[in-house]
This record gives sequence, structure tokens and C-alpha cells, in this order.
Amino acid sequence: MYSRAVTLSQFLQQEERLHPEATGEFTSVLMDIALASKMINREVVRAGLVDVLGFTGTENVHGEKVQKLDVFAHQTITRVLGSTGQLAVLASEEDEDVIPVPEGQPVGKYVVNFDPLDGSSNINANVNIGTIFSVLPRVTRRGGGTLKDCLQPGVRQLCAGYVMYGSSTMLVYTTGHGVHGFTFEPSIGEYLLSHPNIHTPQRGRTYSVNEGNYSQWTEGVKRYVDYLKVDDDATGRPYSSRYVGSLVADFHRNLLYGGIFLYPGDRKNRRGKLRVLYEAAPLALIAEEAGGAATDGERRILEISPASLHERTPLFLGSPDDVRECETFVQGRNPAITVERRTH
Ligand code: P6P
Repeated sequence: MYSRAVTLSQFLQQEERLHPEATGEFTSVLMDIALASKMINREVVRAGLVDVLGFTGTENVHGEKVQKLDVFAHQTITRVLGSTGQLAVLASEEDEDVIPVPEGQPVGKYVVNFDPLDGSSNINANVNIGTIFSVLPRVTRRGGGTLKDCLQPGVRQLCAGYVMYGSSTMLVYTTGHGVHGFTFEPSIGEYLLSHPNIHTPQRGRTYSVNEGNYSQWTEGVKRYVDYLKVDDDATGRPYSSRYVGSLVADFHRNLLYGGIFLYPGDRKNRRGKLRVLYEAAPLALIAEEAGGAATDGERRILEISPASLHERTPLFLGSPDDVRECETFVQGRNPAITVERRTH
């Protein structure tokens, strides 16, 4: 039944053999992330049954109500990864400060920034949610890792990936040698290679944005989204609007089918809503490795050096031709293009 199946562990070992200098430590970090995701997946798929839903009555560092699954995912990843001796420090969306390796545990040479359960507002509606992770080399030389180890530009990432919990749970990652997707087979508890070498289409026909924020957008973003809606067969417009409101789900669909995801800054939040370290940067590495692009409207996401752990950034992410075209509107470089603005 599984004669041709390749597990995540077998795939990582094959990858490791391509790099004689590899020590296996990095592979074990990825396997630990996969283990934590299996533990989270077990609770996510049962969420509607064991009253894990609902609020803990506490709030996270962003003043957002924290739901039990968020806390469980955060604690699971912190516990599994913190006790392996591979990490110097961790950072989570759910924690205001960095998370040191527990007292008495050996300190390793890697750093993991993660969003334990992105899309949490969708938990109660059984809509896809996800874990996003970013693996970096530590930059400090001795002792426990510090904030400096976490605050690195995305180009320094050794690995980036996400786990999408849904109708089937998938783990997608890159180490700079292709983007590879694995589908979880619960009956054997293994991730099986299902999407080797993912490449995103040069251009898509889909855009993903919360149009409820239209009135807050800059003129350039408004013109771009209006432009996508104009009926023009020659340029493949109008595009279809697809917006789940769960970053991992919207990104994953556009990665496979093509298209662009936008979370622009606006009058209320100039930097937008999404965070650099554990949302934009890991997905930007995956997008670029799959042939796509990721920008804040002016520069590559991967070149942003965040000054703080939860720094936000505008995000335009997806098929390269779509992202480049979007940038020309955001930067006001194509005033000649007339765009009908729908008033209804
Ligand atoms: P809005 C979920 O809360 C999240 O962080 C991302 O998963 C998602 O892309 C975005 O926020 C949705 O935000 O403002 O459109 O609800």
C-alpha cells in the first residue's frame, strides 16, 4: 500500500546525504517540529469534540483573546523544541519576549521563530489554520540565545515552513533546495511526500485581500485591486477573489494555483497586520524558492532586518508577475493605466 511512499524522515535523510558537511542536528530540528505538529494536529481535529474551543479568558501580547488551542500549540512547540539541545532560543507570536532554553538543558546552535497557530480566529469555524516556522543559525557565541539571535533578516533563514491543519494536514518546507509538501497519514502517523518540488505559476488569476479595509488603503493599492476587477480578456482579468482569512490557507492555495496575497498597510496600521519574523519572512522564503516573490511594496521581505520581535510589515506575496505588477501600482509607477472605479 505504501510501496512508493517516502516519509518526511526518509526524505530529510536523502537530503542530508547531499550535504556531506551535515551533522544531522538540523534534520532533528525539522523532525521535532514535525512531531510537535502531529501533537497539535491531534487536538485540532478533535477541537469540536473535547471542548478545547473557547477562550482561556486571557489575552496574548497583542491584546487578542487567546483560545485554548493557541496556548496548547505554543506550549507544545516550546516544550518539544526546547528540550532537544538543538536550540539556543525560540520566539513565538504568543510570547512578548524570547523563550530561553529551559535551565539545565544543553544550548544548541539553532533559533526557531514561530507562529504556533495562525488563523486562530477561524478555529471555531473549522476553517484551515496553521503553524508557521523559521529556522535560523544563532549569531551570539556563547551562553543562552538572546533577542539578537531572533532578530535576523529573512535571507539568513536556514529553513522555513508551515503546517496547515485541515481536511488533510500538510507540512510544506524549504531549506533552499526546492519547496516540498508532505501530507499527514494519520493511520501510520507519518508525513508522506505528496508535493515534491513545488513551483508557483508565473502569474495567477486569483487575488486574496480583506476588501473590508478598502477605505483605509493607499491610492495605489486601491487602484491595483480595482485594476484586477476590470473585464479584459487580453490580460486575464477580472481575477477571482479568494480570501479565507487564514494566512497559511490563502498562501498555500496561491502557491499551488498562482495568484497574489495582499495585506497592505493602511491609514490605521501603516505597517499592516502581519509580522515579519514568523509570518512574512518564512512564507517569503518559500515563495521565492518556489519561483514567486514577496515584497512590502518597496523592498524584498527577506531583506527586512526587524528591530523588534513582533514588528509588522505590509505584505504582497505570490506569483512573480502579479507581485511585480502590484508594486508598480503601490509605487505609483503607472499613472497612465486608467482604472474604472466601481462606485456601487
Ligand atoms: P483580517 C489571522 O488572524 C491572521 O493573522 C492571518 O492568518 C490572516 O491572513 C489575517 O490575520 C486575516 O486578517 O484582518 O483580514 O481578518
